[in-house]
Amino acid sequence: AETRFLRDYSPYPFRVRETRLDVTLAPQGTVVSSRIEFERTGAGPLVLDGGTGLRTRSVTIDGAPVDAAHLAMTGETLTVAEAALPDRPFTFAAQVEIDPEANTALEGLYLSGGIFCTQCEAEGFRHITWYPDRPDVMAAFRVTVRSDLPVLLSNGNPVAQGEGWAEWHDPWPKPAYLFALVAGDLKAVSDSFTTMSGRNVALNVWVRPADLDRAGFAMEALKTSMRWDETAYGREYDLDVFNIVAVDDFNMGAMENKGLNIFNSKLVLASPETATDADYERIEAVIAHEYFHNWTGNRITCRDWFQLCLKEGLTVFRDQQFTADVRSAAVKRIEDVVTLRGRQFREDAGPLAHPPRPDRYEEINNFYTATVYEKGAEVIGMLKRLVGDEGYRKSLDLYFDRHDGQACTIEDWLKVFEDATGRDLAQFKRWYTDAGTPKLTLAENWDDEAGRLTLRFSQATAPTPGQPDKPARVIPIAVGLISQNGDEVLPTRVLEMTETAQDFGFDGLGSRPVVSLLRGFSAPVTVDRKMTTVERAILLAHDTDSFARWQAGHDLAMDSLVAMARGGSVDPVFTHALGGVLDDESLDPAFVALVLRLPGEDEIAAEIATRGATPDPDAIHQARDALAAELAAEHERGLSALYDRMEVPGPYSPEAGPAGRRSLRLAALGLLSRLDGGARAQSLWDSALNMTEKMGALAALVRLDRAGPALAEMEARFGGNRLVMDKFFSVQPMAAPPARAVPVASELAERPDFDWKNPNRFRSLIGGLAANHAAFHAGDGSGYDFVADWLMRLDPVNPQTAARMTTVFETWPRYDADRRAKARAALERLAALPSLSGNTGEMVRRILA
Ligand code: DPP
Ligand code: ZN
Repeated sequence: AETRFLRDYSPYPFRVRETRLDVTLAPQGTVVSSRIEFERTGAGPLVLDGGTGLRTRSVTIDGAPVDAAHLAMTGETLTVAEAALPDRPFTFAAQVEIDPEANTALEGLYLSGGIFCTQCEAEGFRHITWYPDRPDVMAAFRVTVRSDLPVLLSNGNPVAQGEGWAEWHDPWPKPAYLFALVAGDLKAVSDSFTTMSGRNVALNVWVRPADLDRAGFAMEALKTSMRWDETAYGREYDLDVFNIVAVDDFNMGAMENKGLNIFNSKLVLASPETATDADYERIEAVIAHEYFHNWTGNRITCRDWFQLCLKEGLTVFRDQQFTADVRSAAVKRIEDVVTLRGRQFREDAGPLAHPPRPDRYEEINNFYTATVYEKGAEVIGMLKRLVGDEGYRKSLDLYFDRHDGQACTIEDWLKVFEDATGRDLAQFKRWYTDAGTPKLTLAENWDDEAGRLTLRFSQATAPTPGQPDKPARVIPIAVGLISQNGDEVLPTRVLEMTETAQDFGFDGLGSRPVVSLLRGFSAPVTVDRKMTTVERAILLAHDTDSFARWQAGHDLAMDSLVAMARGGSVDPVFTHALGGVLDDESLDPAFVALVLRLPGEDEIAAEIATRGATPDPDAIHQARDALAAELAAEHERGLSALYDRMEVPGPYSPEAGPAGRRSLRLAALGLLSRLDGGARAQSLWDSALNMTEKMGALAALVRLDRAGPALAEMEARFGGNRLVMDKFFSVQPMAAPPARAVPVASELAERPDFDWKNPNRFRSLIGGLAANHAAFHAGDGSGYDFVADWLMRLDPVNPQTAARMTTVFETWPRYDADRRAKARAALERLAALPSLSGNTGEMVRRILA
């Protein structure tokens, strides 16, 4: 595909006053009649977007057919020459026919298990009808849906309905990417919400009738989210109804269509028997995320897709704040950092690195990335730290006030902060425009006589594709000082680094303290500093900042793992320090569970590469196994006591308290199963009443290759439940001993219920294998080939999901020459597909560049 550039932006030369759609649904021949009222605001012809799937029956302007000389239609655009357009406002009308049943790409209008549904972000609306399919063209929509199916939905408020039809009106101007339509045999969990100004809103979570008993939690999460946005941001809902619909076939997690959110069913449906604590937390967060988009995304949208992080970074930041508020802020922060490093730092360090606001793309669907989302959120977190809570609130108030109803840019966003706080953000803007993760290096200088500690920081960012030079950024560095006996001698202070190298001094210290650095993970950077294991152990035992405390333990574990992967052994200081954490009953169990969770194999490989060596996936796997076994042996009694103590009695609750206890219990189980041959895991599997414990036990059994009976039982009980069976398909390749993983995955792929056209099922099995580091990077190339073969099969069916999954290859440059050659060969086979999609083509080219 052709490359699009940010610098080429020009406004659309028409305003749309209203869009009317009349849609008569049929699986193979849906008829879409549109009437779009245009008003000229600039010069040029009328150019509309439309995909190749449109069978155009008629095109008129003000009711008269457009004469052929003035009408040009390609596979992608329809152009009406300027000469054929009236000077006054006019109505463009078209009738097209489309085929939802044949739509396996799941963009536009498609069928999922008998439900008609839509996905229009980013550029799906053009597969429904001819339209200016760009986010800066906003219009009120009036939609009539015709079908025999009982439930007919679209955006906005219901206007009227009758036998076989329903009319909807959305008064809030919106871009086409927020359009939605649903028709199906659905049932709802219904409730209502009274907004802060006293308006009543009808709420529905629509699911298939058989799923109704699993939709209640989503409804609770919705109400909590609506209240939270009023309290935390002063944002009130603005329609009479809010509908959520769950469908099984969905490329993304969920979609924030105005008043009609459509969700991947895995992010709606939950019961204790079928969903894990992590599923519940994710459902709650994504319901919140999509709801929060109503203001950050819908009322204020993006001028163009280069600005995607304007809505996504901010909305992720808001959903992170929400989860921190309703659960544990400390635990949430650590989880978010683990995700950020695992996905975004990895992206930033490889061939796919791009800034949160990219300046070019071929296929925008390839830019729904960890950088746009998670780093986009981190950048806002830094901004908030720099301007303070009050400055942040003032800025956001101004943002909503100034830009409501508009399609905006990152420049607009930063200007709001500048105007509200008086701060110059010119240098800060680099966080949006520059790719790469800065490396922050700390050198300490202790002057014993003066009682003075000098911290000398330097920052450097490695070149990324297309960006060789990286000027210094503003980095907020939160530090504290801890004395050698564990007292905090300096509470958190934020140092503002703006230069390539900069000194910060601390006076009046009685003795040399330990620096607690990057508290709360105050900036998305990597840290390079010399520190003894004893100093780390002091922070792990005493730091008042829970993130820095966890980080100290994580660093200790990482050092041992890196040493062990090179034939060394575990540092006894680490083993001992961990014992202290296990014994400390004052700690939040969820926090202890995070400390017990060893760095993943991919993260260890990344660390080894950062230190300038070549990671060996087999050695890393063995090192991690060996460390787990050693820790288990060393702390058997403590872990065993913990395992018993953390049992959660009584009925299941997904709340943070009990969920934290279960996560600690399962972390202990994971270690203990290295010693007991899986006895505890088997007995937990047999007795557990909730899916959280079932999956914890099952993963341990799969790791030991002793899961046969449990898997058979799972299948017998849950064979008909797609979401549970997705777990069946993912846990096996993901947790299997590396040498077994490809054979296991290949066998699973032969099963009749491996419905690979369903994105969840595909991601479970193929993504599960790719997440097994040593299996995916097997020396014989079998992991690479397995994944590449399946991507070749999926690409013609669903290019968006195929392209997204190519990212599993993005780390290939860090491995040895033999593996690199095998990964390259697999990718080149994929690239050579004659019909390769533009989506996957762009990804493979960038990965191999
Ligand atoms: N549905 C996706 C999200 O909410 C894209 N907007 O992030
Ligand atoms: Zn979003």
